[in-house]
Amino acid sequence: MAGSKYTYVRNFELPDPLLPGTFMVFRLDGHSFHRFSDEHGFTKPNDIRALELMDHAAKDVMEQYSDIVLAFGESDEFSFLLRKSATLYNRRQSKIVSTLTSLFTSSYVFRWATYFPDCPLKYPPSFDGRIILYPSAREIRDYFSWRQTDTHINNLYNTTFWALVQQGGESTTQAHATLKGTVSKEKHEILFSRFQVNYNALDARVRKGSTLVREEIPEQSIPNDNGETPTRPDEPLESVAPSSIRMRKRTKPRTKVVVLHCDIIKDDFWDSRLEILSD
Ligand SMILES: Nc1nc2c(ncn2[C@@H]2O[C@H](COP(=O)(O)OP(=O)(O)O)[C@@H](O)[C@H]2O)c(=O)[nH]1
Ligand SMILES: [Mg+2]
Repeated sequence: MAGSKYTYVRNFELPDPLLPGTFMVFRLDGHSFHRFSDEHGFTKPNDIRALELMDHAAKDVMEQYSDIVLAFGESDEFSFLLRKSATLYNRRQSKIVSTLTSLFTSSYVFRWATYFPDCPLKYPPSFDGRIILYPSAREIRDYFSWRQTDTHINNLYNTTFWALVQQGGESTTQAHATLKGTVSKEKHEILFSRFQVNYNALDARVRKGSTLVREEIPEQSIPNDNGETPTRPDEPLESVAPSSIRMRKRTKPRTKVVVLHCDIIKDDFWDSRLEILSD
Protein backbone atom coordinates (compact mmCIF):
# COMPACT_ATOMS: atom_id res chain seq x y z
CA MET A 1 0.00 0.00 0.00
CA ALA A 2 1.42 3.39 -1.01
CA GLY A 3 2.19 5.61 1.91
CA SER A 4 0.95 9.13 2.37
CA LYS A 5 1.59 11.70 5.03
CA TYR A 6 -1.52 10.35 6.75
CA THR A 7 -0.40 6.72 6.93
CA TYR A 8 1.14 7.16 10.38
CA VAL A 9 -2.36 7.03 11.96
CA ARG A 10 -2.28 3.26 11.40
CA ASN A 11 0.31 3.08 14.17
CA PHE A 12 -2.39 3.92 16.69
CA GLU A 13 -4.15 0.62 15.95
CA LEU A 14 -2.81 -1.62 18.67
CA PRO A 15 -2.64 -5.41 18.39
CA ASP A 16 -4.95 -7.26 20.78
CA PRO A 17 -3.90 -10.92 20.64
CA LEU A 18 -5.42 -13.43 23.02
CA LEU A 19 -3.00 -15.55 25.04
CA PRO A 20 -2.08 -18.69 23.06
CA GLY A 21 -2.83 -22.16 24.43
CA THR A 22 -5.84 -21.09 26.47
CA PHE A 23 -9.50 -22.00 26.09
CA MET A 24 -11.63 -19.15 24.79
CA VAL A 25 -15.21 -18.72 25.89
CA PHE A 26 -17.13 -16.27 23.75
CA ARG A 27 -20.41 -15.18 25.37
CA LEU A 28 -23.03 -12.95 23.88
CA ASP A 29 -26.11 -11.54 25.53
CA GLY A 30 -29.17 -9.77 24.17
CA HIS A 31 -29.04 -6.03 24.74
CA SER A 32 -32.07 -4.80 26.73
CA PHE A 33 -34.01 -7.98 26.02
CA HIS A 34 -36.35 -7.20 28.87
CA ARG A 35 -37.76 -4.49 26.63
CA PHE A 36 -37.28 -6.42 23.38
CA SER A 37 -39.20 -9.44 24.70
CA ASP A 38 -42.04 -7.21 25.96
CA GLU A 39 -42.34 -5.28 22.71
CA HIS A 40 -42.44 -8.49 20.68
CA GLY A 41 -44.93 -10.24 22.93
CA PHE A 42 -42.71 -13.11 24.11
CA THR A 43 -44.75 -15.56 26.20
CA LYS A 44 -43.85 -15.81 29.88
CA PRO A 45 -41.93 -17.36 31.47
CA ASN A 46 -40.48 -18.96 28.32
CA ASP A 47 -41.15 -18.32 24.67
CA ILE A 48 -40.20 -21.48 22.80
CA ARG A 49 -40.10 -19.62 19.45
CA ALA A 50 -37.55 -17.18 20.87
CA LEU A 51 -35.44 -19.97 22.35
CA GLU A 52 -35.48 -21.92 19.09
CA LEU A 53 -34.48 -18.80 17.18
CA MET A 54 -31.50 -18.33 19.53
CA ASP A 55 -30.52 -21.99 18.97
CA HIS A 56 -30.71 -21.56 15.21
CA ALA A 57 -28.53 -18.44 15.22
CA ALA A 58 -26.00 -20.27 17.43
CA LYS A 59 -26.04 -23.23 15.05
CA ASP A 60 -25.32 -20.89 12.13
CA VAL A 61 -22.30 -19.52 14.00
CA MET A 62 -21.02 -22.97 14.93
CA GLU A 63 -21.41 -24.23 11.37
CA GLN A 64 -19.25 -21.41 10.05
CA TYR A 65 -16.51 -21.65 12.68
CA SER A 66 -14.99 -25.09 13.10
CA ASP A 67 -12.90 -23.93 16.08
CA ILE A 68 -16.12 -23.81 18.14
CA VAL A 69 -16.52 -27.18 19.82
CA LEU A 70 -19.47 -26.51 22.13
CA ALA A 71 -22.19 -23.93 22.71
CA PHE A 72 -24.65 -23.44 25.53
CA GLY A 73 -27.62 -21.08 25.55
CA GLU A 74 -30.45 -19.94 27.79
CA SER A 75 -32.78 -16.95 27.73
CA ASP A 76 -31.08 -14.21 25.66
CA GLU A 77 -27.51 -15.48 25.98
CA PHE A 78 -25.19 -18.00 24.34
CA SER A 79 -21.69 -19.15 25.26
CA PHE A 80 -19.32 -20.71 22.73
CA LEU A 81 -16.20 -22.69 23.56
CA LEU A 82 -13.24 -22.45 21.19
CA ARG A 83 -10.52 -25.07 21.41
CA LYS A 84 -7.20 -24.21 23.05
CA SER A 85 -5.33 -24.50 19.79
CA ALA A 86 -7.71 -22.21 17.87
CA THR A 87 -5.86 -19.86 15.55
CA LEU A 88 -8.98 -18.08 14.30
CA TYR A 89 -8.07 -14.59 13.03
CA ASN A 90 -4.65 -15.03 14.63
CA ARG A 91 -6.51 -14.88 17.97
CA ARG A 92 -7.16 -11.16 17.53
CA GLN A 93 -9.70 -10.35 20.20
CA SER A 94 -11.73 -7.57 18.62
CA LYS A 95 -11.83 -9.32 15.26
CA ILE A 96 -13.23 -12.52 16.82
CA VAL A 97 -15.70 -10.78 19.13
CA SER A 98 -17.03 -8.41 16.49
CA THR A 99 -17.32 -11.01 13.72
CA LEU A 100 -19.04 -13.65 15.86
CA THR A 101 -21.38 -11.12 17.46
CA SER A 102 -22.39 -9.68 14.13
CA LEU A 103 -22.90 -13.11 12.53
CA PHE A 104 -25.12 -14.20 15.42
CA THR A 105 -27.11 -10.96 15.29
CA SER A 106 -27.62 -11.02 11.55
CA SER A 107 -28.65 -14.67 11.70
CA TYR A 108 -31.15 -13.84 14.47
CA VAL A 109 -32.69 -11.15 12.28
CA PHE A 110 -32.41 -13.25 9.08
CA ARG A 111 -34.39 -16.09 10.67
CA TRP A 112 -36.78 -13.99 12.75
CA ALA A 113 -39.77 -14.39 10.39
CA THR A 114 -39.43 -18.19 10.41
CA TYR A 115 -40.08 -18.27 14.13
CA PHE A 116 -42.31 -15.19 14.42
CA PRO A 117 -44.27 -15.21 11.14
CA ASP A 118 -47.03 -13.00 12.54
CA CYS A 119 -44.88 -10.50 14.36
CA PRO A 120 -42.62 -8.27 12.27
CA LEU A 121 -39.56 -6.91 14.02
CA LYS A 122 -40.33 -3.52 15.54
CA TYR A 123 -36.71 -2.46 15.76
CA PRO A 124 -33.29 -4.06 15.24
CA PRO A 125 -32.14 -6.23 18.16
CA SER A 126 -28.51 -6.19 19.23
CA PHE A 127 -26.18 -8.36 21.31
CA ASP A 128 -23.04 -7.62 23.26
CA GLY A 129 -20.12 -10.01 23.12
CA ARG A 130 -17.03 -10.76 25.20
CA ILE A 131 -14.23 -13.32 25.40
CA ILE A 132 -12.98 -14.87 28.60
CA LEU A 133 -9.79 -16.96 28.61
CA TYR A 134 -9.46 -20.01 30.83
CA PRO A 135 -6.27 -21.95 31.49
CA SER A 136 -7.64 -25.45 32.01
CA ALA A 137 -10.47 -27.91 31.57
CA ARG A 138 -11.46 -27.49 35.22
CA GLU A 139 -12.52 -23.86 34.70
CA ILE A 140 -14.33 -24.76 31.49
CA ARG A 141 -16.34 -27.44 33.30
CA ASP A 142 -17.11 -24.95 36.07
CA TYR A 143 -17.99 -22.20 33.60
CA PHE A 144 -20.62 -24.33 31.87
CA SER A 145 -21.87 -25.64 35.24
CA TRP A 146 -22.27 -22.01 36.31
CA ARG A 147 -24.35 -21.17 33.26
CA GLN A 148 -26.55 -24.27 33.56
CA THR A 149 -27.07 -23.68 37.28
CA ASP A 150 -28.13 -20.15 36.38
CA THR A 151 -30.62 -21.59 33.89
CA HIS A 152 -32.08 -23.77 36.64
CA ILE A 153 -32.30 -21.01 39.26
CA ASN A 154 -33.85 -18.48 36.86
CA ASN A 155 -36.27 -20.92 35.32
CA LEU A 156 -37.52 -22.29 38.62
CA TYR A 157 -38.05 -18.74 39.88
CA ASN A 158 -39.73 -17.53 36.69
CA THR A 159 -41.95 -20.61 36.38
CA THR A 160 -43.18 -20.21 39.97
CA PHE A 161 -43.50 -16.44 39.67
CA TRP A 162 -45.65 -16.58 36.53
CA ALA A 163 -47.76 -19.44 37.91
CA LEU A 164 -48.58 -17.25 40.92
CA VAL A 165 -49.52 -14.38 38.60
CA GLN A 166 -51.19 -16.17 35.69
CA GLN A 167 -52.93 -18.99 37.55
CA GLY A 168 -52.85 -17.81 41.15
CA GLY A 169 -54.23 -14.34 40.43
CA GLU A 170 -51.45 -12.57 42.36
CA SER A 171 -50.12 -9.20 41.25
CA THR A 172 -46.46 -9.12 40.26
CA THR A 173 -45.71 -7.27 43.52
CA GLN A 174 -47.50 -9.96 45.52
CA ALA A 175 -45.72 -12.75 43.65
CA HIS A 176 -42.35 -11.13 44.37
CA ALA A 177 -43.29 -10.98 48.05
CA THR A 178 -44.52 -14.60 48.08
CA LEU A 179 -41.20 -15.82 46.68
CA LYS A 180 -38.93 -13.59 48.72
CA GLY A 181 -36.50 -15.72 50.72
CA THR A 182 -37.86 -19.05 49.46
CA VAL A 183 -35.44 -21.86 48.72
CA SER A 184 -35.66 -24.20 45.75
CA LYS A 185 -37.62 -26.89 47.65
CA GLU A 186 -40.32 -24.38 48.61
CA LYS A 187 -40.76 -23.25 45.02
CA HIS A 188 -41.17 -26.88 43.92
CA GLU A 189 -43.76 -27.23 46.70
CA ILE A 190 -45.73 -24.11 45.65
CA LEU A 191 -45.80 -25.34 42.04
CA PHE A 192 -46.93 -28.81 43.04
CA SER A 193 -49.44 -28.10 45.81
CA ARG A 194 -51.05 -24.98 44.32
CA PHE A 195 -50.78 -25.57 40.59
CA GLN A 196 -50.27 -29.36 40.27
CA VAL A 197 -47.06 -28.71 38.35
CA ASN A 198 -44.25 -31.22 38.73
CA TYR A 199 -41.28 -28.99 37.88
CA ASN A 200 -39.05 -31.93 36.97
CA ALA A 201 -41.56 -33.04 34.34
CA LEU A 202 -41.38 -29.72 32.45
CA ASP A 203 -39.74 -29.60 29.01
CA ALA A 204 -35.99 -30.22 29.38
CA ARG A 205 -35.39 -27.30 27.00
CA VAL A 206 -36.41 -24.79 29.64
CA ARG A 207 -34.89 -26.65 32.60
CA LYS A 208 -31.55 -27.50 31.03
CA GLY A 209 -31.04 -24.86 28.33
CA SER A 210 -29.63 -25.74 24.89
CA THR A 211 -26.31 -27.46 24.32
CA LEU A 212 -24.90 -27.58 20.80
CA VAL A 213 -22.29 -30.18 19.93
CA ARG A 214 -20.88 -31.70 16.78
CA GLU A 215 -21.89 -35.27 16.08
CA GLU A 216 -20.48 -37.59 13.50
CA ILE A 217 -22.71 -38.31 10.53
CA PRO A 218 -22.89 -42.10 10.15
CA GLU A 219 -21.45 -43.27 6.85
CA GLN A 220 -24.24 -44.25 4.44
CA SER A 221 -22.05 -46.76 2.71
CA ILE A 222 -18.89 -48.11 4.27
CA PRO A 223 -16.43 -49.82 1.89
CA ASN A 224 -16.42 -53.63 2.27
CA ASP A 225 -13.34 -55.87 2.58
CA ASN A 226 -12.64 -55.60 -1.15
CA GLY A 227 -12.58 -51.83 -0.91
CA GLU A 228 -15.86 -51.66 -2.80
CA THR A 229 -18.75 -49.53 -1.76
CA PRO A 230 -21.93 -51.60 -1.59
CA THR A 231 -24.73 -50.12 -3.64
CA ARG A 232 -28.46 -50.47 -3.21
CA PRO A 233 -29.91 -53.00 -5.70
CA ASP A 234 -31.93 -50.28 -7.44
CA GLU A 235 -29.01 -47.86 -7.72
CA PRO A 236 -28.11 -47.10 -11.37
CA LEU A 237 -24.55 -48.02 -12.36
CA GLU A 238 -23.64 -44.44 -13.33
CA SER A 239 -24.11 -43.30 -9.76
CA VAL A 240 -21.40 -45.61 -8.46
CA ALA A 241 -18.33 -43.53 -7.69
CA PRO A 242 -15.08 -44.33 -9.53
CA SER A 243 -12.77 -46.53 -7.45
CA SER A 244 -10.30 -43.66 -6.94
CA ILE A 245 -12.99 -41.79 -5.03
CA ARG A 246 -14.31 -44.87 -3.25
CA MET A 247 -10.86 -45.78 -2.03
CA ARG A 248 -9.99 -42.26 -0.85
CA LYS A 249 -9.15 -42.26 2.84
CA ARG A 250 -11.33 -39.98 4.93
CA THR A 251 -9.12 -38.05 7.29
CA LYS A 252 -11.89 -36.31 9.23
CA PRO A 253 -15.34 -37.75 9.81
CA ARG A 254 -18.20 -35.57 8.60
CA THR A 255 -20.09 -33.93 11.45
CA LYS A 256 -23.25 -31.95 11.98
CA VAL A 257 -24.28 -29.60 14.76
CA VAL A 258 -27.03 -30.97 16.99
CA VAL A 259 -29.05 -29.29 19.74
CA LEU A 260 -29.40 -31.17 23.03
CA HIS A 261 -31.23 -30.33 26.26
CA CYS A 262 -29.24 -32.37 28.73
CA ASP A 263 -27.25 -32.14 31.94
CA ILE A 264 -23.77 -30.71 31.38
CA ILE A 265 -22.80 -30.47 35.05
CA LYS A 266 -22.23 -34.16 35.76
CA ASP A 267 -19.35 -36.14 34.24
CA ASP A 268 -21.41 -38.22 31.77
CA PHE A 269 -21.73 -35.51 29.13
CA TRP A 270 -17.99 -34.79 29.12
CA ASP A 271 -16.83 -38.39 29.48
CA SER A 272 -18.67 -39.35 26.33
CA ARG A 273 -17.26 -36.35 24.42
CA LEU A 274 -13.59 -36.19 25.33
CA GLU A 275 -12.81 -34.26 22.13
CA ILE A 276 -14.49 -31.13 23.51
CA LEU A 277 -11.76 -30.49 26.06
CA SER A 278 -8.87 -31.88 24.01
CA ASP A 279 -6.35 -29.51 22.45
N1 LIG B 1 -41.14 -13.25 28.28
C1 LIG B 1 -39.91 -13.71 28.00
N2 LIG B 1 -38.85 -12.91 28.25
C2 LIG B 1 -37.62 -13.39 27.99
C3 LIG B 1 -37.41 -14.68 27.45
N3 LIG B 1 -36.08 -14.86 27.30
C4 LIG B 1 -35.48 -13.72 27.73
N4 LIG B 1 -36.42 -12.83 28.15
C5 LIG B 1 -36.17 -11.47 28.70
O1 LIG B 1 -34.81 -11.16 28.53
C6 LIG B 1 -34.22 -10.80 29.76
C7 LIG B 1 -32.78 -11.26 29.74
O2 LIG B 1 -32.12 -10.94 30.91
P1 LIG B 1 -30.96 -9.85 30.95
O3 LIG B 1 -29.96 -10.13 29.86
O4 LIG B 1 -30.45 -9.83 32.35
O5 LIG B 1 -31.77 -8.52 30.67
P2 LIG B 1 -31.51 -7.35 29.60
O6 LIG B 1 -30.38 -6.54 30.12
O7 LIG B 1 -32.80 -6.57 29.56
O8 LIG B 1 -31.21 -8.02 28.30
C8 LIG B 1 -35.09 -11.47 30.82
O9 LIG B 1 -35.04 -10.81 32.03
C9 LIG B 1 -36.47 -11.41 30.19
O10 LIG B 1 -37.06 -10.16 30.48
C10 LIG B 1 -38.57 -15.50 27.18
O11 LIG B 1 -38.48 -16.64 26.70
N5 LIG B 1 -39.78 -14.98 27.48
MG1 LIG C 1 -29.65 -9.42 28.01
